Amino acid sequence: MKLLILNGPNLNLLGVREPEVYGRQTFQDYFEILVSTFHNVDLHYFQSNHEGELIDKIHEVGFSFDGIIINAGAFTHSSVAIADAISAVKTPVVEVHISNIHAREAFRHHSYLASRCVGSIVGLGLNGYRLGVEYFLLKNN
Ligand code: CA2
Repeated sequence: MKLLILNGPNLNLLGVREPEVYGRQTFQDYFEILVSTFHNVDLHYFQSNHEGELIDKIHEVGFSFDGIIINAGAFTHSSVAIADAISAVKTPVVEVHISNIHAREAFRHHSYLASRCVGSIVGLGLNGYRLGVEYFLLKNN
């Protein structure tokens, strides 16, 4: 099974800035744990701070991969273009947020992506990504 974890803007700073909100682990370290936990899954990772690059990646894998786990960062709350890209591809997408966006500022409560995704996992820290992988494993077995 082939899965992509797709992270959006500023998520390259995980573990480096604002540890009280986003934790102390870098995503690269966390991704390596995921790869060794799910050795039967072909896990890929891509991060970009650029909306168009995230859309290009969705197009690139969206007809061949079994699932995409996306944390679009702040684009979640602004990007109709990423929402449209999710609708345009065949691969199912799960939305993840590390923090509980519903317990934060009002502008974070709405996700343009949520209605285009099979589901959303929010507020469970980095464990949300792991749960996303588990979902695709259960779905494909
Ligand atoms: O909780 C999440 O996963 C978010 O997608 C994170 C985004 C935020 O804009 C969304 O509302 C919720 C922000 C990502 C910024 O990540 C940082 C990591 C470390 C230091 C600073 C920012």
